[in-house]
Amino acid sequence: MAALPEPVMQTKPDTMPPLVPTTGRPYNPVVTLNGWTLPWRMNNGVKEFHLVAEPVVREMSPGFKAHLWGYNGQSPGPTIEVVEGDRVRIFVTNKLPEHTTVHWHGQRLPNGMDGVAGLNQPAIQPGKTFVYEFVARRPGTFMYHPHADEMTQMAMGMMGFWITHPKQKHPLIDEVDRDFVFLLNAYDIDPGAYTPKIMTMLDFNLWSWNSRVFPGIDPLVVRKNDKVRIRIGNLTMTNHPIHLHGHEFTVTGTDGGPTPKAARWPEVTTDVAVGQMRQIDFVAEEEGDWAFHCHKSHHTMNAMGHDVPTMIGVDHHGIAKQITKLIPDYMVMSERGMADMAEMEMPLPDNTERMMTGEGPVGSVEMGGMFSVVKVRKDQKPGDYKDPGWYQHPNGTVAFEWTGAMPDPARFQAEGGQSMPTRNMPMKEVEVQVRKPVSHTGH
Ligand SMILES: [Cu+2]
Repeated sequence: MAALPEPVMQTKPDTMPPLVPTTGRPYNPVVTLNGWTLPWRMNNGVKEFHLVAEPVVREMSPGFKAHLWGYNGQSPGPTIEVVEGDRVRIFVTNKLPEHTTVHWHGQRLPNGMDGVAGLNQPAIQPGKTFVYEFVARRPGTFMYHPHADEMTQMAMGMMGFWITHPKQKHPLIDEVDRDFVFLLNAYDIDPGAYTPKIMTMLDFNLWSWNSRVFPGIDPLVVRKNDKVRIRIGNLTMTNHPIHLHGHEFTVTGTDGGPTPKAARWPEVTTDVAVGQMRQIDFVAEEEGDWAFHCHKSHHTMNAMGHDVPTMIGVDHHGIAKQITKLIPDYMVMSERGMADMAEMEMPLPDNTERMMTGEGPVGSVEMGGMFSVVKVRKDQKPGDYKDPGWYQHPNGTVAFEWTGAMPDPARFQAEGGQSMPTRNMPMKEVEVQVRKPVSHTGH
């Protein structure tokens, strides 16, 4: 333990190729979406890592930068990959303006290595380096994050992934061809600003995977018939139902390790609650560009103001003319829905992520935030993660416009409009005007 290992830094938000181990036991390394794996050095049989907690500039999507806190140049920090039974030593240097610690979320370890400031260790003061050392006792999916001024430090982006690979063939851990990992995180950054508002509890405006928002999130590129694993950890303050198109998956692992085989069933959406990890496995049998996203529709939008009333069905034309006399720039939004927003060229402050973007091959995808695409290709080479471009659909396999005649709804009229007559008719016909609440205060 003579000297600190040199810290390895990463400045780019690109998805780096898997870090194939050159020392220790071999394993199939993971791919961190828009992230990377931290290299280590061997020191007398101990795997040594050096994490540097520090302010970072994270490009959350092309052209949109956030001033966050993270590790080794990025938020989230690098993924740490080890093998079951490895003795691991992690040096943590604090370059933040306040104290910190690192908690190794989910690990079996000596109590004094658990990283809770005040409870298990004194906090790491700015400028100081602490050493954590333990044996990675059980294989699985883990996270790391501070356990000191957590609200601030996690709102600022301090977190990372940890994978412990099994040391030998494990009855509950199948070997896979591709193994992707990412963290669910969220930020509240005002349009035109750079630094997250740390007091926000629920009303975040940037829902991200590894501190990236769509269209800044790389696709998950796989070869047809690959066995694919995706591991997801949630360090936001709400749950995220993660949904895959075109395939069924099984949840093969949770926070506590691999799930018993009898407890697995096929599904297409799995909820990842706060503080949880989920590992899903599937066989990529269907070629195409398959959407993969959080199913909370507000989480596939970016930088959304919530103080906007629903205007669907409201005719603005008369009133807009009147207002334009007073305010020449007045603009009416979303009287037909929000889809207009994706196409509208609206002046925005500098450094503002657009709300619903992502240009697909045939138009706007109208998605932001927690959204990506699983690209399944039969000619993708094993181990090649390069974006193959858009899927070329075989002839006759794409939804198309009906151009024939439109028949009248004869059946509806013949049936009188409803299957059972109402027993007590209302006094008079009432038409309800629906208008969403204008703010989120009070719930
Ligand atoms: Cu979500």
